Amino acid sequence: MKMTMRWFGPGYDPVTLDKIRQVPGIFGVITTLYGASPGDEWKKSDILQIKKTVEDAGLVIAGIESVNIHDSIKTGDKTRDKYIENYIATLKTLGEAGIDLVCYNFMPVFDWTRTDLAKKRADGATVLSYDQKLIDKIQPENMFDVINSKADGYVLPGWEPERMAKVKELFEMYRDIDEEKLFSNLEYFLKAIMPVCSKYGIKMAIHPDDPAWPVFGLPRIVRCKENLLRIINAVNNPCNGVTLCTGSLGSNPQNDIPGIIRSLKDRIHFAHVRNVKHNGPGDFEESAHLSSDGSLDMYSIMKALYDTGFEGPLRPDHGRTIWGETSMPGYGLYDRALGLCYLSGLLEAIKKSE
Ligand SMILES: [Mn+2]
Repeated sequence: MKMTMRWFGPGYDPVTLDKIRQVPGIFGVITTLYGASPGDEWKKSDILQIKKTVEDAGLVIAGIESVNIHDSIKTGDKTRDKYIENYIATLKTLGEAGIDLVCYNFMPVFDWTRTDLAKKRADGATVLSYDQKLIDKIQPENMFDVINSKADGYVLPGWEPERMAKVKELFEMYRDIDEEKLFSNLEYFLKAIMPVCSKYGIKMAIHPDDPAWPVFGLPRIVRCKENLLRIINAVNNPCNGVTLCTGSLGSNPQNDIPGIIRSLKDRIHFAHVRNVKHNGPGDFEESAHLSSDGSLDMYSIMKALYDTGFEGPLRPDHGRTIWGETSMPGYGLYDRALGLCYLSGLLEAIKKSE
């Protein structure tokens, strides 16, 4: 497994590559063109520039998170083929630049959703949290303001203001989209991009929905083992794979993460490994990575990844905000570095006890 950290790029991420380089065991970063809007074709010069910036800092780009999917593709409207052409062109340029992993999600309207970005815990750390009871009281068109007001001025991934200004229009676009239609639009998209993925060896890794249940009545189709198996079997190409995000899948206590890992096997192309603490039905917070601090068994998760031969990039996911750091919520350096070292320690112990 290759240890990585997410980095949002120059001008967006207050954590610098120099600091990431000093995290013991780091292999590379997962990055993106943060200024690109869903549907844009990425320019070759921009991709080569960010690649050079990362390599000049002594790191490599281990994958892209994310190349976002335009809503026309998710809803399957009549302009989708144009946006799929753009996506294919972006994949070709990434492939030519030697980048072979792309994470994406297929969530309607809202990306990951939380009700608090700075819930205070007993030790003074703050964390992202979610409580369905609070969501049930929020009108969807106000959701962006709820998130944005707590973001400390940072633009959050998946919550771009330009897109969120059109929330009502977006809801209108999805009015007739149920789970089956969303799934068939995903299948159409995957079938269209597989030739370019196969040509360049680009592994597509769909990210689970977060939280792993429908929100605001919108369909969500990437939330359990059955969904994930359906996706990889619908387009049975090794390039069509999954981002195993333990925190997103783990938001639902019904999901047996080690079992999911063992059933997906070599179709896991990327792993986000973090813990969550369940406080009650539909109510969870993002804990420290240690098993003892949350509800997931991190040893069993790392063991399942090891046993199934996972060799791809893995990153600690959201961390707590600690030690007075100011950062994008969930993406401070300190707690993610602690998480990465802990996961590396688990892996070393697993390997040596074989
Ligand atoms: Mn994730």
